[in-house]
Amino acid sequence: KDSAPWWRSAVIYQVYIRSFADGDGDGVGDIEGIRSRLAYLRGLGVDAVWITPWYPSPMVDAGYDVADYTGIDRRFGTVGGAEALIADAHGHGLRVILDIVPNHTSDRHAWFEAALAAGPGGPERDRYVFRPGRGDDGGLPPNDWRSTFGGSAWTRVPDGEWYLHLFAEAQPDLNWNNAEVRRDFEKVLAFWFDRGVDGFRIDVAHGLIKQEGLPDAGEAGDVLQPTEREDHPHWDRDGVHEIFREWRKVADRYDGDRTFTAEAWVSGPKRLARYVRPGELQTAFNFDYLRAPWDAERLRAVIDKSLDALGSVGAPATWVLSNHDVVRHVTRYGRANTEGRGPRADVSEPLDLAMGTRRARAAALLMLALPGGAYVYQGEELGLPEVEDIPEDLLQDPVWERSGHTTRGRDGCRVPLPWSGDAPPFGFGPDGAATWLPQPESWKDLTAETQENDPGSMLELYRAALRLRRELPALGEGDLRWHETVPGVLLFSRTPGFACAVNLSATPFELPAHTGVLLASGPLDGDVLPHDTAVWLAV
Ligand code: TEU
Repeated sequence: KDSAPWWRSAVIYQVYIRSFADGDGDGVGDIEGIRSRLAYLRGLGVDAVWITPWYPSPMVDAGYDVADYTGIDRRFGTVGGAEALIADAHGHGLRVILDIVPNHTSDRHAWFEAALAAGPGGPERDRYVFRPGRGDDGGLPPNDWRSTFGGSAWTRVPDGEWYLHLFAEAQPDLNWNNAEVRRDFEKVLAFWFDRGVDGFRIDVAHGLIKQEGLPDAGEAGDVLQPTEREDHPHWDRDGVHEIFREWRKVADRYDGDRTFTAEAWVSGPKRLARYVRPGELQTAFNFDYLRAPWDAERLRAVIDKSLDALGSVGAPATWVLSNHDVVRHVTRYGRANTEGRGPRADVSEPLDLAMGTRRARAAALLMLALPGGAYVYQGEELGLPEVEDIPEDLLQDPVWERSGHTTRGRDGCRVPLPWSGDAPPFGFGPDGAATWLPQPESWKDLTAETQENDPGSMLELYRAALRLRRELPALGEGDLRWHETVPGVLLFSRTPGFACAVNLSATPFELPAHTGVLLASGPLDGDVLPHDTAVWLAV
């Protein structure tokens, strides 16, 4: 186990930089803020941090609209500060993963400005996807593709051509058939590898290659994520794999097991496994797991399919419950219908936060007991719920804007973290400094400071679980054997000497024979496991 590359069983903590910690008091998180909290991350027991985009950006999509891939936005710090952070993190035994956004740039990137200036037919335009429109005067978009955030995926420029954007208008898609685009991104990877980063999370990895001729999507256009269809004109096309095989060669020029994780919303584990074949990327987010409802059979099916599909190409599985794009899982699990619906939560459905928290505690023990690696989204270790009552005039997410305000967007999972104290900004920044999104007053009970040393807190549960993960040889990569029980209960063992039971049913469950309780997500009743509770056992 010790000789396996670190990323095969790593627990990676997602730092959403705007909302993690504010070092300079401008209400927005930054690099100095992260540096000041490295000891906390070390104490939590994670192996690595993944930092969301910190590059110069007009921030139309919170930094996923990049204006310069080798710079740092002044709100977040400087390249020197980034180098110091990487060194400090390594000093704390934490690896550093950056977020790279290759599907699109900002419309303020010099490449796009040159493309606009070049005019139709100019070579600079070939870095992006410009086309004449349809209809007599070219006044209709070139095809029927729709933006992930709502509306047409095409915007017309003054000279009459249209450019493609699978996300916001301010995020023009790059043309990955262009050799300069490929060459420039390999230089970007090298720039950051040279500065010591341990890997990249690849944004929208499944979107880079579009079908030749850009045919209409038809019905598939309604499928914003390719959940069902395997042949989609712009998601999950074969050509993306050739790009990532080249990227892997860049990583392999460096020592220290540099790694890539694909953010690829594809139709099931088999398609996902294609991203992590030998010679390609090492890991991929398991969004099927995130999307599974709180249901024993459905979870077990995803776990089995994931282990099978990823195992067949020699890749480790990963598990993820939350990120900056989806409703926080305390809130998802607190609604009767727990289907993982991304940002499109039905806020009118009744919410039981106590139940959601109880399930989230059990879910943490389940996730951290499974073979492979896991992701922890900042604040999930504090049990933060989605903030669903942010005043509408403060919402910033382009999903909210482009949906015509039919959804609340993704701001509710992006509220700045509560660290300490009784009132906002809860130690996120200096006292008196406003935060870029308001924090609920009720978060005084959820600060890291409040939870520290409280044995019943979510924070102490994560710490204890992560400590055991390091100590127990059975955890991390390795085997998993299911034991048949009663409906609604998951029970599996791992060698040597470990078992995990999760009761997702309403009926108390009698634990099997064991030699001790290692950790439980809530109080046990002797040897009986109550509803919505998980336990780690020595066997
Ligand atoms: O997300 C890609 C993606 O497909 C999601 O946008 C998802 O469709 C959306 O959040 C609705 O669930 C990545 C980033 O994680 C996201 O924050 C960016 O907005 C997006 O790429 C564009 O760069």
